[in-house]
Amino acid sequence: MRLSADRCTHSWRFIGFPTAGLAAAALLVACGGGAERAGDVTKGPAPGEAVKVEAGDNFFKPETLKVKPGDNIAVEVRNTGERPHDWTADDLGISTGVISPGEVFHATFAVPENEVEYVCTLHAGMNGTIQVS
Ligand SMILES: [Cu+2]
Repeated sequence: MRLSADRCTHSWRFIGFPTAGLAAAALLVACGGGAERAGDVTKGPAPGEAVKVEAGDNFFKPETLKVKPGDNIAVEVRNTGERPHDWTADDLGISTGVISPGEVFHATFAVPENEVEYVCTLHAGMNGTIQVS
């Protein structure tokens, strides 16, 4: 089966899974799927206080991340699913890049003034908000 570029962006729907999860993951990388890492992002758990969010298949839990205005905040993203995910807040210019199952990344940034949306760029409908209050 040949994959056109267009198909690559929708590869999860065209490639058998979850039994072929590993092969599909390799294809995703080969296709350049997912966001590049951007912003202040580090692999591993946050060293200090953090807002924690799980990336499952295919949802974030919790979807709403509540933060207080003020200093910097760390968001710790753990992939508890069986597929790769990322955590991307375009308005903040931040993306963890692809997080493999079982991996943890944390992103540190200044708390925005207003609510910001975040998404997983690999899975349509996998999103949430950072709520500032
Ligand atoms: Cu995802």
